[in-house]
Amino acid sequence: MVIPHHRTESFLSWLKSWPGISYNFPMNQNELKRALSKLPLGDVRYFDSIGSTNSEALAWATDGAKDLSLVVADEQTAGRGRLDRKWFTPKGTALAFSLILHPTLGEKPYLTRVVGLAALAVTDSLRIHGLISQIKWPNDVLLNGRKVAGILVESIWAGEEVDCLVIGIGINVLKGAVPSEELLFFPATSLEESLAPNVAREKVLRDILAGIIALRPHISSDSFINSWEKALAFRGEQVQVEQGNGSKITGELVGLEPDGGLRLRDETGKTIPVRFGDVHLRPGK
Ligand code: BT5
Repeated sequence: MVIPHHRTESFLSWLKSWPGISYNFPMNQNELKRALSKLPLGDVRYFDSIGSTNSEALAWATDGAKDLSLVVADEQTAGRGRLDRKWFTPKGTALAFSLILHPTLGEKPYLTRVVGLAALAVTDSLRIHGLISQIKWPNDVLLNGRKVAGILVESIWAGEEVDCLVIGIGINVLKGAVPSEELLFFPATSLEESLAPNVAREKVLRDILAGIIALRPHISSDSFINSWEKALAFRGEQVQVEQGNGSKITGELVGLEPDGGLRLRDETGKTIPVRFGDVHLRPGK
């Protein structure tokens, strides 16, 4: 079938609205431009396919990218998680983007909170779409107890100081984005499993970016930490934090430290601050 150019978008929306039809279209660049047009972004680079949007953003930041410049890709072939783990972004199914931040002097003491800024912006944006999600500290967003998004914040240093941060966010929008279970440490899901099938990636992206921009001036406040704490998964539950090399810390998840670290309470009532690791519910609890 030949589709007249001006009708392509409405044809795609119509096709996507059919239940049971599998579709896999690249991101619509006109739609993307329109969705982002009202945001005070720096420059935007879009790729149909890329290794990693974070790698591109780090290189661009080193090369003088403006504050709030954005890299968006339809597919990543070498998407990264923490500790060089893989992040899967199959074509036409997910959101993968990286936002460059040049922190102001006032923001510099609070850079360890930036992962919370990104995670809160994701949970806030999903609420706009009627979805209640939670943050699995430090960098995962869960929907119905399954991972729907991952965040990777990386920094560029100038001597002793962070000069620039890259916030990388990956979201499984359509079912096709969810990797098979043997590739995962933690169960995963997509927005499509909780929303109508016709989820517009461009609008989800816009809402998350708008959320980051709106929350940024509040990053130093106590209310920021309170909102982040309220969004945490497993609050009040017994958890285990795996820190690599088989080392595990266990305790009740009570909240956050002022720097965004996790605060646990052990069986003797002592507070334990945790600065890195993977949180799981404690087996048998
Ligand atoms: C993360 O790491 O969750 C951070 C993911 C950040 C991805 C974004 S996409 C845009 C930007 N460009 C990049 O190259 N990266 C960022 P971590 O907590 O280490 O979790 C990684 C683990 O999540 C993997 O080892 C898998 O088990 C699992 N995983 C990989 N792809 C997934 C997916 N699409 N959905 C759910 N889980 C996934």
